[in-house]
Amino acid sequence: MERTFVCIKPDGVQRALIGEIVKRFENRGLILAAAKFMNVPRELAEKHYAEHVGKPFYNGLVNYITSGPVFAMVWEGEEAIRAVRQTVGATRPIDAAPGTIRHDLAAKMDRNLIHASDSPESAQREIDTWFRPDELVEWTSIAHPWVFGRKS
Ligand code: FUP
Repeated sequence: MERTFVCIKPDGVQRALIGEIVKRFENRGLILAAAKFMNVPRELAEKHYAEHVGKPFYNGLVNYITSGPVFAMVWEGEEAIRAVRQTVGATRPIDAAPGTIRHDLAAKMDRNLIHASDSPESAQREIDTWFRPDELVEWTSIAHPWVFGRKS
């Protein structure tokens, strides 16, 4: 099983889209492993976006994610990183495929609603950045074998 970090950004929270977005991941059979509703300290935002330091949009990114509360989550499942990215859609909502979160609910890249890890390395780094180990919930979903088949 793979884990990935997902964050509904302040526009998603303000537009009351938490439930809609969470439902899309639940519908895919992904399993929630952790979640918290929080304001993002500037230090955390800077750590999260460290790879973008120096880019022209860096300050905007940090200001955006610290502009109001976010809903941070960890989702689990087979190929969870790719599955979540597929459901999220392309960075620019105008390029996002129909049926994706960014296509269906967003209009602009700087208000694209959600962040999701793009590789196993960033997933591990981002989970460690946002969650303490004891915040990850170990549990067995009764739906698991019906979605992913039996564990071999
Ligand atoms: P994504 O993984 O799809 O969220 O996109 P990136 O990690 O490449 O970029 C992170 C955020 O930076 C995006 F949500 C939007 C923003 N961004 C810009 O504002 N301008 C750019 O040219 C690229 C990214």
